[in-house]
Amino acid sequence: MSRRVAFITGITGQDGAYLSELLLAKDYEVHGMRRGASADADLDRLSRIGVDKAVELHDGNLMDLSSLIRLLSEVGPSEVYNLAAQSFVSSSWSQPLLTGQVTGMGAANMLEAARIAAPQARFYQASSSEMFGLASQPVQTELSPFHPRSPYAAAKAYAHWMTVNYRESFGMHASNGILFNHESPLRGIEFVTRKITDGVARIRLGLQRELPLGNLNAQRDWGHARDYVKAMWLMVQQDVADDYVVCTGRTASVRDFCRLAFSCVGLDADAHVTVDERFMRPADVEVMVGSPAKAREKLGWSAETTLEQLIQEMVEADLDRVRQHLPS
Ligand code: NDP
Ligand code: GDR
Repeated sequence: MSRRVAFITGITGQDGAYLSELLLAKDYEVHGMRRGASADADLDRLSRIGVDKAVELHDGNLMDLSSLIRLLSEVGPSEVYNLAAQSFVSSSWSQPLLTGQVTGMGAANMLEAARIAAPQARFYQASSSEMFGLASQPVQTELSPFHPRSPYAAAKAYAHWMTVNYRESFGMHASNGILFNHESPLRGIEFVTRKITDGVARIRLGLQRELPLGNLNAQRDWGHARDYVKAMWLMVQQDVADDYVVCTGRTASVRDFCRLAFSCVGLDADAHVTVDERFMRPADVEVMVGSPAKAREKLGWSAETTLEQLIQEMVEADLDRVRQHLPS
């Protein structure tokens, strides 16, 4: 059998790194798109898990349809994973149009490029639990209605429905993974979990005293990114394309996350965490928890890492990094 070829947008992000690692272990030829060929820092995540030399990188941008068509024609992938996005919810209020263009229209560009240049390739779209937003049901499933609460979530909902539409209109093997929050030591420092574990490390090592956060009552269903990229791959391997919720089924608040993270280093979160209005959002998703039942039944997937194990791994990684004065 010829070697399978994967094309990943957003390969320099958290999920791009773990997905590359997974596909390389399965002997795929892995190609990824990055926005510029300049900074080595762009490759930081790939090099931290030791796959930077094993993947082939190409310059391109979701905003440049010609680059997407050209790259898919050159690479000839059997699987396309669209992970690229402006993915930070907070920034989507200060840059709503850019978020709409990259996160929403960018996915449409990828679908169109795949339809033109790689119509036989299987397509994965990185959908998000944020689409459920102001949820009308306590536990979210594939059938729950969407009520986006941010420009980011609205853009993801457009990308989601475009993926469904290309599946129904053109018979493309296109699937949406409706992933709930997933974290790791490779998570961007702007997201609350990394901000907390980085803060824990700095406070433990005497470099700061306080950790200013926003909404401590927000609840999320947090899993490990390494587990979640397996679900992406499994979706793409199914005979029939479909949409799946990927989550743990357990929810915890930001405050709970802080307490667990501080307790890893023997500190009391309440003595260090402060509330700073600057980190509050114009509209927040207060509670988010999903049911992984369909993914478990149809894909045979379930989360392997507990919240406690995830937090322990992130805190240890940040302690190591801060001790070595490495950038975040
Ligand atoms: P990251 O923010 O870590 O990575 C985003 C990637 O998109 C980066 O590689 C970034 O490149 C790239 N990118 C941004 N803009 C463009 C553009 N215009 N053209 C090409 N590439 C671009 O996200 P994650 O890895 O955490 O998430 C992967 C995907 O899954 C995203 O679409 C996200 O919205 C979605 N998602 C994530 C969840 C999570 O909890 N992590 C949950 C649900 C969905 P650069 O390195 O140059 O900035
Ligand atoms: P989220 O992740 O918005 O769920 O989107 P984030 O970690 O940014 O926020 C989670 C919750 O924590 C609250 N919060 C804070 N958040 C940040 N970033 N900084 C703070 O100081 C802070 N204090 C409290 C937030 O208000 C929020 O309720 C992530 C992204 O990866 C999306 O791309 C993805 O689609 C969703 O997860 C599922």
